[in-house]
This record gives sequence, C-alpha cells and structure tokens, in this order.
Amino acid sequence: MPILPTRQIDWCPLDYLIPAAEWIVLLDPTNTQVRSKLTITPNPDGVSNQPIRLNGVGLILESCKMDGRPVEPIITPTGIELPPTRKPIDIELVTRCNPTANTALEGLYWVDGVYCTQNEPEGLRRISYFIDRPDQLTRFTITLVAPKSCPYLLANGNQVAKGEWDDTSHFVTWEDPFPKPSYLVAMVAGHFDCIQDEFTTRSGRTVQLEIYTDLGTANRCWHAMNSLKRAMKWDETVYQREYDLERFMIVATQTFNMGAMENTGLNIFNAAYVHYDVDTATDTDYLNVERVIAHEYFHHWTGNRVTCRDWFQLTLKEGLTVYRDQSFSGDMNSNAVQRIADVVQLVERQFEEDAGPMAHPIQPASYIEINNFYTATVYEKGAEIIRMMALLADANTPKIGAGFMNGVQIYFNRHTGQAVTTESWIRAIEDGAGIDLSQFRRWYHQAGTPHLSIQRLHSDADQHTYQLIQTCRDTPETVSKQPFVIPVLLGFVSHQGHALPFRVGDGPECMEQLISIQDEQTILSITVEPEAVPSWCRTLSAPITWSYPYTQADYHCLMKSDSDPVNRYMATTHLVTQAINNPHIQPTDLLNTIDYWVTNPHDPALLAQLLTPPSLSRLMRDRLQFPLEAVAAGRRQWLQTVGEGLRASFSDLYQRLRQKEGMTLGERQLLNRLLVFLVVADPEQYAPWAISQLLDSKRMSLQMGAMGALVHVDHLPCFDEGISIFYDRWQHEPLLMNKWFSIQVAGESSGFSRAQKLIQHPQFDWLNPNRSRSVVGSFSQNWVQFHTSDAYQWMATQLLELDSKNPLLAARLGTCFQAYPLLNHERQEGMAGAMTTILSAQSLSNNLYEVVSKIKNG
Ligand code: B3K
Ligand code: ZN
Repeated sequence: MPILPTRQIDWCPLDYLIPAAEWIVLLDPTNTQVRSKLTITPNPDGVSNQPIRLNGVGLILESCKMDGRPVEPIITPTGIELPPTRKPIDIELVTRCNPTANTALEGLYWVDGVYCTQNEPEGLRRISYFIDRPDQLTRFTITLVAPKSCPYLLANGNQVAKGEWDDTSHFVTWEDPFPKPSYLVAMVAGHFDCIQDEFTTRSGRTVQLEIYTDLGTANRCWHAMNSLKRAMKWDETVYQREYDLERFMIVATQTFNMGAMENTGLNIFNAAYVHYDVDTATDTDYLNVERVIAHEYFHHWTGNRVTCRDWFQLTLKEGLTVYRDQSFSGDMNSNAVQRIADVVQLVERQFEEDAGPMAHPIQPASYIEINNFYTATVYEKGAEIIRMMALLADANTPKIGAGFMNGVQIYFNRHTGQAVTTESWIRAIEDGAGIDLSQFRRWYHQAGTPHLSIQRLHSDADQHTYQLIQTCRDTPETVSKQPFVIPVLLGFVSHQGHALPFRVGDGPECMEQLISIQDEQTILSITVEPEAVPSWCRTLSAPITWSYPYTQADYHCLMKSDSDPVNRYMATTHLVTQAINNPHIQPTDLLNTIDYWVTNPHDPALLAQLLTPPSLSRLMRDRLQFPLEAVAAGRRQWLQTVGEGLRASFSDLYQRLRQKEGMTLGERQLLNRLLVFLVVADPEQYAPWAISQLLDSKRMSLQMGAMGALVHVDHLPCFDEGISIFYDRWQHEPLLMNKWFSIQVAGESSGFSRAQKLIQHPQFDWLNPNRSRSVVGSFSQNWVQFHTSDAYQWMATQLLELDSKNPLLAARLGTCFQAYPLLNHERQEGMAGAMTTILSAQSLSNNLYEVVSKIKNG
C-alpha cells in the first residue's frame, strides 16, 4: 500500500481539547503501567459530534472508562476511538508499555538502569493514549512511582508531593503550572550524581538549577551549569525573557538519539553536550556544550511558552532558536569567528541538502515521517531567514536592533501560552519594525539556494552601474520560482586595503549599506572611487551563492583587507579552491599571504578557520560529476604544497605555541591546524611531533588535534600507534571512545577496512546512537573511502541492521546517499544498487523508506 504523506493543507482545528491530564506512572523495566485521567471537552472551533480519537502506538490497553463507566473503544491502526461527547467528560485509561524493548528511543525507554523519554515530535503516543498534537495544550500532573533503589524521579514543572507508595516503592508528583503540548512532557528516573546551583532572575526570584549525570561524572558538569547561567542572563538582557518556573533541570545521558531536548523545565541531553573538562573533552566540545545548553534553554520562550500549531511550523521554533544560540555564542566568544563557523555549516551542510534530492523549503508542505524534517534546512537556513528579517527590520530604524526587537516583544506579548504559526511571527516583526514582508514570505515556501550573479555593466570615472540577476534552480516542490527578497550588505575596499566611502543612487555617502533586492534583475548605480573592489553580501547577508568577475588581484585584496571577516574567508576559500583545482600551478601569491599571516598571527582562531580548506563534498558540488579522485588528490596536494612551501614558518609557529604557557582556545586550534599541513608534507619528520603531542599533552584538545593530523597518514604505522595509545588511555570513557571510533573511519586510505572491523569491536553497540553515528555516520563523511560500490553496499546492510532497531537514526544516517546527483555514472550505478537493496528489504521503516526513496527517485 502506498504511504500517504501528511499535508499542511489538510490541517484542521482539534475537535476536542484536553485542558488537564493526570498521570500515575508505575515504572517497570518491561511492564510500565500508566494510569491516565484526561479531562476532555469539545473544541468550539472543531467539528462537533466526532468520535474522540486518541493516538497510541504499541500500547496494551487494560481498561477505559468515560465518566466512570467502562467502555470498549474501537482500536484503529493509529490509536483508539471513543464515542462523541457534547459536554466535558473524564476519560480514565490504564495502559502498559515495555521500556526495555523500546530500542527506537522514542517515548519511554529504559537503558542502563535509567528511564528516559523522548516525546518530540510524536513519542507520547507510545507511552499512553493522547491527542498527540502540538496545538493540544494541557496542564499535566505526573506522579512517578518506582522502587526506592531508583532514587530520583523527575518530570516537568514544580515538585508538589512525594512520599512512600508502598514498602518497597516511593513516588514524586510534578505539576507544570503552564498548559503545554504533549511533545514537551518528560520523565526521567534513575540513580545519578547531581550538581546544584541557583539563578536570581532580574525580578528577584530564585530558580533552582540542577544537573543530573552518571555516577562519578558530576565534576564534568560545571561548564554546562555556568553556560546555563550565562544563557539565562543573556536572554534577560538581550530578549527581555525571564524564566518563569521554580526549577530548571538538565539530565545527561549516554543513550540519546540526538543532541538534546528542551522539555519544559527538564531538558534531557546527550552527555556529549553536557560533559566538559580539559582532560576528557576538546575545545570544540567546550563550545558545543555552551551552545547546546543555551539552545535548549532558549527554547523555553521560543518553542515552549510560545509553541508550534503543527509540525509544518517546526522552523518557527528551531530556526529562531538557532538564530538566538548563534547570537549568544558570538557574544560569549568572538562574533567574527562564530559567524564564519555558522556560514561554513550552512554552506557545507545546508547548501548540500538544498542542492540535492532532499531539498525542501524551511516550511515543508508535506511529510511522510516528521522526524525526517529536523534538517539543516529547517534549522540552519531557518536561522538565516530570521537573520535576514533582523537585517531588514533594523535597516529602517534609527536605533540598531530596535525594529527587530520591537517585533520580538510583540510576538511574546501576543502569543505567550499559544500554539502559533510562522505567520504570527512574521506579522509581529512587520508590526514591530513597520516593514512589509509580503514578498519575503517566499523564503518560507520555496526551496533551493538562490544564486546572485553580479556584473559591472558600465563605469565612467567614479560612476558605476552594476547589474544583479537572481536565479534559483528547480527543486522538488517548485519548478518555477518567484524572485526572493535578498538583503545585500555592501562595502568597498581599495587596493591599498582601506575601506572606501560610496553612495548608492543619490543616497547619502556611507561606508556600508544594506540594499534589498526584490526583482529578478536589479540595476544599481553607485558612486565610488574608480578602482574600488566591491565586497558583496558581507556577513553572507542572505543564504545564497553569489558571483562577481573579480580579478586575482581583487580576491587577494579582499582576502587580506576586507573589514568583513566572512568575505575575507570567502575570498580565501575561492583562492584555495582554485589552487586545489589546478594543482600544477604554484600558488605563489597565496602562499606569500599565508606566510605573512602565520609569521604575524593576530587572531589565531580566525587564522585557523582561514587555513581550513573546503571539504571534498563542497569541492565536488562545484564540479559536478568530476572525478572524485582528482579532486581528492588536488586537496591533498594543497596541504602538501603549503606544508612544504611554508615549512619554516609553520614549524616555527608550531614550536612557539607548543612551548607557550596557557595557550588560548584559538591558539590550540591554530596549532592543530599547522600540524596537519606539516604531517602531510613530511610524515617522517612531523608524525613524531604529533605522537609526542598526543603523549605529552594533558588537554584533550591537543590529544585529539594530534589524532586529527595523524589520520591524514592513515596508511603509515604512526596512525596505528596513535590509535593504540589513545585506546589504552581512554577505553573506559564512552564519549572518548566515540571519538576513537570516529577518527579511525575518517582515514582516506584505510577508513573502509577499519569501519568493517570496528563494527565487530566489543565496544561497538548498535543500541547506542553515539556509537552507530561514530562509525557509520562518520564513515559516510569520508568521501574517498565511502564512494565505492562495495562501501555503498556495506552501508546498505548496516543501515538495514540499524533500521530494525532504531529507524529514526537509520533514516538520519541514510541521508549519506544524498550526494547521488553529484557523482559520475559509475558511482551513481553503485549507489542506486545499494538504495535498491534497502528499498527491497523485507521490512523497512517509513523513516528510512522516505529518505532513500526520495533520494533514489529524485
Ligand atoms: N527539539 C529537539 C529535537 C527533536 C528531534 C526529534 N527527532 C532538540 C532541539 O532542536 O533543540
Ligand atoms: Zn531546537
């Protein structure tokens, strides 16, 4: 039977509302009982006299009563149906589920002695029958009952009662004072270590902060706690948002399908985004913990207190919350470095998705499995769309930030406690900033990365005419696109490296200006000094690609002198890509500039970013169907050319940094980057430097940096030496073992053979998502080794194995086939074969089916 997608146009208001739910949950690893009492009332906005339909999956129904009288509901494939009612009634249900058998990790599951839930988007229906939609806002009271050997019983909101249940069991009752959607319900029970702190809100209330973690790991949670307090403060200062519950709890777990989950007052995290100390986590972990802790906290306002009406609105909470976490991380660290990192993510991951068969608008019109839409597009492109709105809103207002923030406050004032659509958000920004976003709304419904082709048509002394033409290729949902609103942030740089004043049309003289492009073709007349180099789309002011016929000298000028770090990065990447694609030409000027930077390192973190070459997937996207081997060889040659040509300055700076007391985070990133070039250029001399960095450094960042350099020579014994040193030291640390698995499958000579062996390793476990990701997921990013027929088939087998246990994760990892259209014919045939293996499997989840069939059928 064909699988019918859920479509946005079919959305209707609820027929029944559940204003209150009381649950008593008797926890048992294999036989958990949920006694649920729901107050149900007809929704005046819905259709009257409809059966009461409750969602439920995999539940055993023990009993059902309506207003105290037993009833026999009709069992349907998606739940149960009860007779209609015209007046409020109580429904009492007793159901059972098996948390141990729940390897999909949706709903309630039990792993390693801990009960945990994941209910977004549709997990609650696996715990008990409910109208499991985000616009169903319910006041939940949850009582958890478990043996006393399970001391912590946690759920959302405020703790209102606790005590003995019977001789062997105890209970805790939690009440969330605010009505919330079912996807935000959470329950956790187990034995943990706990760290505690407090936050005093700006109105003087005290909030209890608690982080629960595996026994023995409490001291790794303080960075998370401090990040949480910084995020709470930042949200008060920048967004005027004050936390409004008595407690905020975080639980760190080793078995979690994704990064984290923002359940109201009880965030559940993958331990990888909570644990940090210098010995066992890297600088990247440090930044990730800070970012993800903040992201989930920020959801309290953007997602929880104002929530989504339906899952088509997912970007309403995710795009906005990513935008907020990016701004926070920029403010906490460096705005320039943060923006480049975000641009790299967007260009490497989201542009790839938008260019392939999985392309979808940030607000998709239909889905088979909503879990498949937690994508780079909904999140990262969603954030870029908010960023553009902020640029446009503030361009009009005299005070920077005023227009956008006005709109934001209107949004919260109007909609707190409601489940709304992206339309409510857009209107609030329009009203707050006094702008019209009618045409801008197309960003929500049209997929694809627009391209802006810019030319200089005419120049006469300091008068120049530029033509800007926007195009956007066809994507599955729309073949002919209407023009987008594209905010273009423009500046000019002189060949001497100075910012130049300019005038657009007869506007005022300025040093930088935001120009809003709306038509397919736009002509700009600009007054600026004759030889000025335009710096278009500074900060990447729109999620687009753009081109301008720069000369080599122009690129060098922007790379060295643009005041916008993103365009310095863009120009550098362009020149590096040119060098990679033309390995026979010596890139003398480029090397000279890099040499100058390395000899005078001003901003090490920025320099580390500028020295990171584009990934193979990004390089391949620009050279459709070009031999992968040639691109990979060109990229490697680039590392070698730099490492050889600049050996003196690189090794000098490396040694200076290594001897430095108290290196900064940026210096460590730079040091690790330098080591890659040196090891590739001369493994005999420099691999021993990497080994000694691995052996001598106490900091995990430096140990992993050494491994990250050695993996480039994975055909040599030094890599195996590194692998075994690391294993001997860290085999008892699960998060470090994830890194150990991951780095091995990244080697361009041996990644595939290692991946095949590693899935037999005693520490490999399909039931642990971090582990599956670190082998299967990381391997699929290794373009050189993954893109062979044998590896595709191997991948198909592994994905089917995983699909039988955890379909959500299998589907996520299945997106590795989305490079399909970029490949040459032979590879496409191999990949098609592997996808056929998956699609013809005896049993296949809807999750994996949707991803693979969309990729295969284009
Ligand atoms: N909202 C969750 C993601 C839920 C994913 C469900 N498959 C985490 C986040 O974006 O903050
Ligand atoms: Zn989120």
